Amino acid sequence: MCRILFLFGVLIFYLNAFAQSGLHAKPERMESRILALGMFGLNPQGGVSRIAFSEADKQGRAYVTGLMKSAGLVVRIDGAGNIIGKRAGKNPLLQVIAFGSHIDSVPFGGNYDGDVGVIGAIECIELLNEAGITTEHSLEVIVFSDEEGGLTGSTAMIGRLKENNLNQTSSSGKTVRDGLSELGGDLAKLPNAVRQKGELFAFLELHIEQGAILYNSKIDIGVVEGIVGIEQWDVTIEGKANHAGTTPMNLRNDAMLAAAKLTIAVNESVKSMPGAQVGTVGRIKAEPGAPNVIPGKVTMSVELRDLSRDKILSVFEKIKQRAAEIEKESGTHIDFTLAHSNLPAITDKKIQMLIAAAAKELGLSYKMMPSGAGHDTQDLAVIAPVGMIFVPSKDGISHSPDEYSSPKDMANGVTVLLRTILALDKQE
Ligand code: HGY
Ligand code: MN
Ligand code: MN
Repeated sequence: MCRILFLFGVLIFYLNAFAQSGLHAKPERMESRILALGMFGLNPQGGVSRIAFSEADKQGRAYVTGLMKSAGLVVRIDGAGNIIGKRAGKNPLLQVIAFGSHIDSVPFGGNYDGDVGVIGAIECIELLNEAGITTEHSLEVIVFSDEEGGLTGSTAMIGRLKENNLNQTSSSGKTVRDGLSELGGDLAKLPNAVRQKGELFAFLELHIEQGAILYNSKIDIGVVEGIVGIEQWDVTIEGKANHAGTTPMNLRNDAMLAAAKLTIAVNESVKSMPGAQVGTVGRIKAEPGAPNVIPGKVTMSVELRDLSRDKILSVFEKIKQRAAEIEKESGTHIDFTLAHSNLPAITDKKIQMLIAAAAKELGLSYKMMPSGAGHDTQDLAVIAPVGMIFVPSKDGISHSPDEYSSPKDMANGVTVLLRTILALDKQE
């Protein structure tokens, strides 16, 4: 009798292994769903403006929620508007393995940033269903809210979303507070959106590289070792509005001139130190904004990124020193208000190895690399071991209508994601 049971156990093990070895994502299903999602917020010149909290965002969320439900996931929306789809595992006592990304975009963005990770996560569930596999750990597919606005949903999930974040006006023109409520988030229940350290066995995110390293070197998979920290400030420059024709040049308090000098100061301060840090002034607005009025006020953004937060802060010190000089030179006042702060994150070494092993097993080339883009994964790293998988972006273009990843590359990433999930599932 024992012998029969043993042989039966061996048979089940090999049948399972065989079923898992045949798991390959379907490129055509990935592509058709990416294009269907791309209809929500479609721009005439291509790409999308599916800005968080917009009607297009709500329609896109309804579309992916429909896919999640038809894949058999039990779907809920947490207090921060994150969409969470659960697939029960055999052992409810084991920690959850979670994976996902975001579907909101930057204005005039592309069809792949975040979308590949969400559609890919759902593809993993479809493949498990088709293979009749039930994992030991329960699985959760997560669609984070407002990633592009500063990792809002994942910041809430780790309990760090503050009042000042909620009161900020997002690119949609709505406050984050109102936007999250419109997505179905219930701010009274924001505390229950918080996941505690130890609740998740792991969090994984499949994402496009958004740079050109993989594409230019024709490498299939990026194994992300670390994600840069991001510090973003809202800068207000107060000068004095005056007549553009009757005010001599030496009597002006020109806020726009100060802003121009500050923009150069950001660029020069970042480049003044060795390393891969980057700095950007991405948004600027002169008031009152008339050609014949010297701007009395300018609001602008300053963003710094690096794998080391100390590096970011030392660059910022240099920028502030230069800003003090600019104030004197132009007779203006420059104020910096911290808008977003996302810590850099190192991914889990064990998970990095599992991702690399999955790529190898599939005969895919891979490269260990950092992420210059920010991701929800860097928030989840605060409460769980994390891993990130990159697939190539054509010509390294992202945050643009020209963003593109091929169906084959996307499917490769999904298959590696699923194999990594199954490898993790064998652990307790
Ligand atoms: O800005 C970023 O790095 C990301 O795309 N949200
Ligand atoms: Mn993204
Ligand atoms: Mn992005």
